[in-house]
Amino acid sequence: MTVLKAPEQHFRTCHLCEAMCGVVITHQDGEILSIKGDKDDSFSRGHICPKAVALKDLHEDPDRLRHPVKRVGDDFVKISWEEAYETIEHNLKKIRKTYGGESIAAYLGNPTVHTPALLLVPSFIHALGAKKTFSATSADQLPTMLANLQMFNHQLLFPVPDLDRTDFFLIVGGNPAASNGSLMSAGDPMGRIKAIRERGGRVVLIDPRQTETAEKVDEHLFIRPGTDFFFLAAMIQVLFAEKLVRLRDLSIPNDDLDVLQAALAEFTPEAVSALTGIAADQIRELTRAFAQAERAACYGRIGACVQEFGGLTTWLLHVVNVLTGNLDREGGMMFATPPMDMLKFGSKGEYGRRRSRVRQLPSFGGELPSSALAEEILTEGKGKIRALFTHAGNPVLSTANGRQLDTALASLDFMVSIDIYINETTRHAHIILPPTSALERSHMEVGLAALTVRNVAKWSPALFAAPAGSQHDWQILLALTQRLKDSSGAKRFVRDRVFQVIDRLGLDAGIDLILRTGPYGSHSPLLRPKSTLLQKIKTVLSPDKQGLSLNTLRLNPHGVDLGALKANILSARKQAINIIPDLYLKDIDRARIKLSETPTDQMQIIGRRHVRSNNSWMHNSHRLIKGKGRCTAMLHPDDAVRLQISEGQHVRVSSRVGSIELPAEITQQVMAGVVSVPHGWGHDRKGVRLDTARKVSGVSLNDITDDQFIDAITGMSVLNGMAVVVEAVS
Ligand SMILES: Nc1nc2c(c(=O)[nH]1)N[C@H]1C(S)=C(S)[C@@H](COP(=O)(O)OP(=O)(O)OC[C@H]3O[C@@H](n4cnc5c(=O)[nH]c(N)nc54)[C@H](O)[C@@H]3O)O[C@H]1N2
Ligand SMILES: Nc1nc2c(c(=O)[nH]1)N[C@H]1C(S)=C(S)[C@@H](COP(=O)(O)OP(=O)(O)OC[C@H]3O[C@@H](n4cnc5c(=O)[nH]c(N)nc54)[C@H](O)[C@@H]3O)O[C@H]1N2
Ligand code: SF4
Ligand SMILES: [Mo]
Repeated sequence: MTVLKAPEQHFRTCHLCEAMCGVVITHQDGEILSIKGDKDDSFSRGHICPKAVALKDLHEDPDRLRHPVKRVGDDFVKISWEEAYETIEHNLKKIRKTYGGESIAAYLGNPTVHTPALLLVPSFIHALGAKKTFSATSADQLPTMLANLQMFNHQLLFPVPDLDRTDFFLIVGGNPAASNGSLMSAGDPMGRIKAIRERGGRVVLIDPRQTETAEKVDEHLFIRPGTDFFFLAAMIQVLFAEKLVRLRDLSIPNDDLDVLQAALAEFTPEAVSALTGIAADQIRELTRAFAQAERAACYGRIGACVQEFGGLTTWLLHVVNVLTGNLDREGGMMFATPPMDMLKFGSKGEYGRRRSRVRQLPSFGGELPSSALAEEILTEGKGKIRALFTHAGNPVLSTANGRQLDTALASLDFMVSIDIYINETTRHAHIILPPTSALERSHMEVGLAALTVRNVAKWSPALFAAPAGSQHDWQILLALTQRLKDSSGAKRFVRDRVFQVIDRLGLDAGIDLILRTGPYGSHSPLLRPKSTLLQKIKTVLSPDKQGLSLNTLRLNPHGVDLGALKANILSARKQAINIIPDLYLKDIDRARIKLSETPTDQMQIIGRRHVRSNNSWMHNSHRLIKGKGRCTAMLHPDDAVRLQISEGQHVRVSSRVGSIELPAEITQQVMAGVVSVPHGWGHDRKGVRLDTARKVSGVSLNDITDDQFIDAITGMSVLNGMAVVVEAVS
């Protein structure tokens, strides 16, 4: 007779999206019995979404890789870690020696940010010698980071909405009811948004689709895709014209304000109304109310970022907050003070220091835009990419013109994927290195630390012991770094000290070090010169030091609340605001041309997210994908009539690069002239080992998005607002 242990409770942070919900997992003898919201979590107070249960599905998924594999023909066979590492070392070093670092690339996907292994990514890239790095950033928040860099001189100085204290929340192109919030980690974002309304505040949404969020705000205004710059420019024109500019504690030179006013003078509400689809008097009323609100926050997300004028738009989002005195002020857009000082460990950022080889697209933060990845592989000549490493990324489904990339990946001399699945991208890898399941490792949201709407700290231990012979993400990155690093020597910078500690003492010791040297930890002797590295580390890690450490977090499994966001962070850093960066002033000409053009009647495509899905990789959870098919083309009834399309009928959506066919969903909820399709679907490709996902119908939106249609400033593909042809399939 076996004696069962009593059920136990495990508390952790869900790592699946940016909300950072606390969950309580009840388990018994290695089996998960339930996953619920942790009511005692200091941040999320019990909130979870339907995806939380997928923590179990992902852990138990028979398709999840549990040992390294190598590709033999169309098949994958199990190999040992030693064989995997040796093969990688041999091939990479050979390619590096023959063709140099320009031939080596890395692509970092979204879940990279949701694992503390993130701390080892810079040293890993360094060791690879990869001169071309790409990431999901350039299909996502790059424009916001560029605006941070241009205006506040640091890419990681992200303004986040002070949801708990604001009176007016303006959301431009975000759908927190589905996404649970992005660039604003909020535990329960919709609960916090509801509270704004309950305390008499106002919440307004600007979106071409009447989304799930639209149903929960005071007011939703439809906007024509890709025209947010014009809408925001008109708001700013009104602020100046009606003398509503009120800087409060911020100081901006008068000359700069004059330049800004002149640059945007022609974008009056009347001038932009036809283009944006928003009536002039609505823009005026909204601007007045926003300016007069005691505390207001103007926030934008994917819809504002990943579009033709993403650079200009994210700039003006910041500007609206500055001109109304709501930046870095309570109830406005504020800066977090995370327990890990990301500003110290992460680099300030750069823009345009390098250019891509084929199309001369600008680098940002040392990376090139993903729109350039395929052509850098396919175009012959010196510097052609021959070896690619992917970490937690599925660019075949997530970047523009994914079919072209699909073809390109098949032509690589060598490809390695650090990933848990054999999917549309990793099926091209010669070797796949799978990390442990997230429940088998400790967890801390290192990457999201600077994005929280309150200052918080939480660390979760592993729930299950890692199986014998498995490796964590961080161990894989560490092993590769050690094997591949060039003996010619690498520059040492602050984060390499963290690398040294992790190398000697493990990842959690690295986290401990960063916590102790962070703003709430014991004071850092780390940066003092002279003493040796080990002496410095010993001083910092000595147990008698006061302040936040890993031990504090071990003792507080529901997290530690470090208080509301603090105001005047920029002035404390003695950081002036540059309200008129040259880069943007020059790009306004492109917007002027757009304003003077006669609008076409071509359909425009936009993306969509669903609360039970997460980008491309959670469709293998049978619980999440059950129910009605979600990969549909939403069309307005007027367009359906005009194009002779009926509900459920298959439509073909085409662009320069290709076409997809999927069922039509006719609804008033999408603006006329706009078609909405979710991304991340289409798993029935040869060799994909996602048994459940394969059976769900769906196509990849990025089979039709165009790698050549980019925002001129950022080089990012226009994933929202591209013109397409929609027709019924006979
Ligand atoms: N058209 C269109 N395209 C878009 C978007 C859009 O709105 N519209 N959104 C864009 C955005 S915002 C993003 S962030 C990107 C996402 O783009 P990507 O990051 O390229 O794609 P994901 O679908 O997130 O794929 C994540 C990969 O990580 C693997 N994985 C999951 N967990 C782990 C782990 O713990 N360790 C490791 N090593 N691997 C893991 C999964 O198996 C999968 O292969 O897509 C972008 N693409
Ligand atoms: N359930 C779920 N949660 C997720 C994800 C997921 O895939 N599923 N992905 C995660 C990731 S990686 C991210 S980056 C975040 C994204 O978080 P959000 O940005 O909040 O999520 P989206 O649903 O992409 O919202 C973008 C909105 O912009 C609108 N839009 C499209 N074009 C335009 C435009 O030109 N102007 C304006 N104003 N709006 C426009 C779309 O209709 C859509 O409602 O979500 C994260 N959370
Ligand atoms: S909203 Fe859902 S997926 Fe996101 S952290 Fe919370 S439970 Fe996890
Ligand atoms: Mo994202």
